[in-house]
Amino acid sequence: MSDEIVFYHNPQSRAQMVHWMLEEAGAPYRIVPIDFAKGENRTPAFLALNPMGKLPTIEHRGMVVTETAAIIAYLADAFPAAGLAPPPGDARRAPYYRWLFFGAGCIEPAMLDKMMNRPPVERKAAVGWGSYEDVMATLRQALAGGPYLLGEAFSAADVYVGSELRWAMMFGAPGVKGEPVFEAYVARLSARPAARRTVAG
Ligand SMILES: N[C@@H](CCC(=O)N[C@@H](CS)C(=O)NCC(=O)O)C(=O)O
Repeated sequence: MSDEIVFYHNPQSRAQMVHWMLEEAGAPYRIVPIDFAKGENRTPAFLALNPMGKLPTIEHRGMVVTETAAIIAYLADAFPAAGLAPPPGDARRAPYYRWLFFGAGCIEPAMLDKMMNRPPVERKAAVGWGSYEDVMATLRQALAGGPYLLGEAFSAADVYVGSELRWAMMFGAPGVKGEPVFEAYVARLSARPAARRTVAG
């Protein structure tokens, strides 16, 4: 079976996070461009892969993976030579999982709240991400030791969380743009050769 990844891509989407990850992993991949305006993510063939009709979506070794965080974590494991995930049993697996899941479960919805000018959540205790302010304060603390989320070791968690922060900066998210810890982190990540080979650079 071919080891090539089929990568359904549109650079104006979260798929750009996966593009950067594919480059970091040194994975063999083939891009299938998806034009949202033409409805190419809503064709029966695409919906058979991902009934959500969303990018990113990949196919690898006969399996489909969707969800940005899952794809990034999957690629780190599928291409271990790149050293982007601490192996099971390594203590750094704890912060690795912690920040990957925090990215999907807390950063993403908190940022969307801000982007869409939603009113602050009414019952912070019942909402998984609490509040935008708490999410950003937590992240600032996580990065204060730096240079990466796992300390000295760059990992796939930085690809995901760093991409989210970069995205937040692009829309001028308060507490992100101009915040020295986040600015330095995103600049450090954007300077990586793999990031520069993609639109994340
Ligand atoms: N939960 C998904 C969200 C993916 C998502 O919303 N992708 C958007 C682009 S950034 C999309 O494909 N939208 C097209 C549509 O829904 O029609 C993830 O984290 O990967």
